[in-house]
Amino acid sequence: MAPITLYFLQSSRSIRTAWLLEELSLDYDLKFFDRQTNYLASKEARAAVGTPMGKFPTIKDGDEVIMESGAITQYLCEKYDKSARLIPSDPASRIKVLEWMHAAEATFMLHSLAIVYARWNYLKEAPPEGLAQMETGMSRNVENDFRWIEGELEKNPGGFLVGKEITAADIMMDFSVRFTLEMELGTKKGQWPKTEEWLKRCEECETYKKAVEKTGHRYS
Ligand SMILES: N[C@@H](CCC(=O)N[C@@H](CS)C(=O)NCC(=O)O)C(=O)O
Repeated sequence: MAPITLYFLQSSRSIRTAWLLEELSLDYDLKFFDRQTNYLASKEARAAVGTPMGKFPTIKDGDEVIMESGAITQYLCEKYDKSARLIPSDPASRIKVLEWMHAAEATFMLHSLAIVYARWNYLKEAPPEGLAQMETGMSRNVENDFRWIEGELEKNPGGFLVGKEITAADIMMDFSVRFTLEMELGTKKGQWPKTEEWLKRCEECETYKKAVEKTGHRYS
């Protein structure tokens, strides 16, 4: 049995951790769960994870059980990335990587999920213009976020978010950006060519391909 177990929910942020484990060449056992038709994890899946939140990804490493993809990323890098390749030690790159790692959840997912929750919870009998107006208002944050990433990538042609090689910034951000584009959460008004090129570069990484192949991850 591998020392690390990854609790993986289909079509979820779990792909971040699978990709990271591949990038660190770590052996891991995969506990895979499908989504229910209501898109949520089943009661059994949530119970299997063994945390108060029952969310995915979660990992078990020996006696440690860790949730929150950002914390998992930081934990795995600090413990296993001895050359500090994915979260660099030089202060200027490190702070950039940390900014993106946190922005992946606290800015990008925050803004796009607001639109998802509005769509899920809008009253069926209410006029559709109400939802459209809310989406337009909430899209401003998403457009702003996408202008940020587009601008940063423009300054670093052919590269990744921080420098010319993959870092934990790409591993965290890739899911946030793909999820937002796939679900058309406020991104339709803009063109994001640099971001699309960067997503292609992520997809072409052997470790990303391996993670997708091993887990069967898909976006919908
Ligand atoms: N901020 C957390 C979010 C975790 C989260 O909400 N995961 C979703 C999948 S992307 C989940 O477990 N959903 C299943 C459910 O709520 O039933 C992280 O980055 O890990």
